[in-house]
Amino acid sequence: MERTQVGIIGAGPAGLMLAHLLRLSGIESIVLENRTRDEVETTVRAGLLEQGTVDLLRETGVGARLDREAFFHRGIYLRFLGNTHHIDMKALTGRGVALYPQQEVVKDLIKARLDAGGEIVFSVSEVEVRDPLGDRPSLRFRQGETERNLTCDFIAGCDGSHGVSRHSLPAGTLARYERVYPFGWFGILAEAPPSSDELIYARHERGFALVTTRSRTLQRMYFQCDPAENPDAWSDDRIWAELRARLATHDGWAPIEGRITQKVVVPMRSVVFEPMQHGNLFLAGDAAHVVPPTGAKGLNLAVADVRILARSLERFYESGGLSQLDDYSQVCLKRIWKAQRFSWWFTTLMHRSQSDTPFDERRQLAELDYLVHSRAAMTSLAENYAGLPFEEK
Ligand code: FAS
Ligand code: PHB
Repeated sequence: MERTQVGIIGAGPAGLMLAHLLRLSGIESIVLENRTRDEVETTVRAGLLEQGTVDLLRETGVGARLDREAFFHRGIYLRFLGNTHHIDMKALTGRGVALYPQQEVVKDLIKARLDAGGEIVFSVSEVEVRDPLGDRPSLRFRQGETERNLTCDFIAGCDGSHGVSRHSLPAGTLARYERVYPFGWFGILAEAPPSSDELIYARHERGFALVTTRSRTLQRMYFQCDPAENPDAWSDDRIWAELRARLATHDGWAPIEGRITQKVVVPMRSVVFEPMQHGNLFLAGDAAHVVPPTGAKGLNLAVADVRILARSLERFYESGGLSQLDDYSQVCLKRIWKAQRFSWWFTTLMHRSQSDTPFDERRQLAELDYLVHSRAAMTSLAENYAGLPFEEK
């Protein structure tokens, strides 16, 4: 029977950041991932990092490539009724954001772990969480033809919204809070130079649109669509026509077009599972909560969760004190619900619903007008968007 201190399921941002922080505190762990390294390192997901996430990557020695390659933005543009308004978050809060693709964060963390001799077991299958409520929880899994059993002090379920860790718990153990939105996002990658120096969030009567980026030659854009939309039914011309329409301004702004290399439709929902601890099993990241991407909180919340979990485990191994571990769930949920509130608010402010009445449309535009003319309202948006400071415990 193999042994480690912390068994981690999932090599996404949550699992890899946790393994990294634990190693820095001298705590052993093994990461199990059911996909190949190449699959993990090429999955296109988030792109926006809060100030706190950037600071943590730098402080823990995995920020060098980010500092060389990321775009650092002061703020965002809000666009509606053909006009564009800049929200200077740096001026309002002293905090900005960085555009650095999630898969690059994952690559940096995998390299740091393997360079340090840490273990990541890729391409595992049949992962099973055993006895999470007991003193000797374990992970049974298959690596190729070999069955392995790993006894742990603790198990971290960092296996995303469709992983096994949450499903290993008896029915009724978790409270589920959910909001499903009647729209999705149509996301594209396009080979082109950036269309804007900072992100553009557009509210348009045809629906929401977002201009973001991945690099100097690869751009990411999204527009609101039916969640059941078939991306392959859209020609490049039709996509660009839709983006031009929704992003149009009175002074003739248009996105720089290029060859579209990826089309994907992602559903939008807000979900929280409580509590996030069950005996010696701790859920973190998308395994415990999902946010609509409008507020760009997904990856950042995953990092915030494991920052708290790593601290609590460090305190446990230092002093044997369980109190920090027992507080893990409620400490994380304070931040998670604030991020859920902000993501819901920004999503409903910027998207059109078929159920919207003419009153709703006027109210939405009035809120946007208030937002871009009130320093207080802009500051509230900036604080939440750039990331609320980590609460020290
Ligand atoms: P992840 O899902 O990233 O990682 C979980 C890992 O566990 C995966 O590598 C998976 O293969 C592995 N795993 C699953 N089951 C397993 C098992 N049984 N055994 C072993 N391993 C297992 N956020 C944004 O801010 N902006 C975006 O544009 C954006 N786009 C997104 C698009 C999509 C399609 C999705 C699903 C999410 C998107 N997100 C976006 C949110 C995203 O960034 C997540 O919040 C982030 O990946 C969460 O990180 P983790 O919790 O580590 O989960
Ligand atoms: C992205 O770059 O993928 C991105 C950025 C900001 C968002 C959502 C997605 O709000």
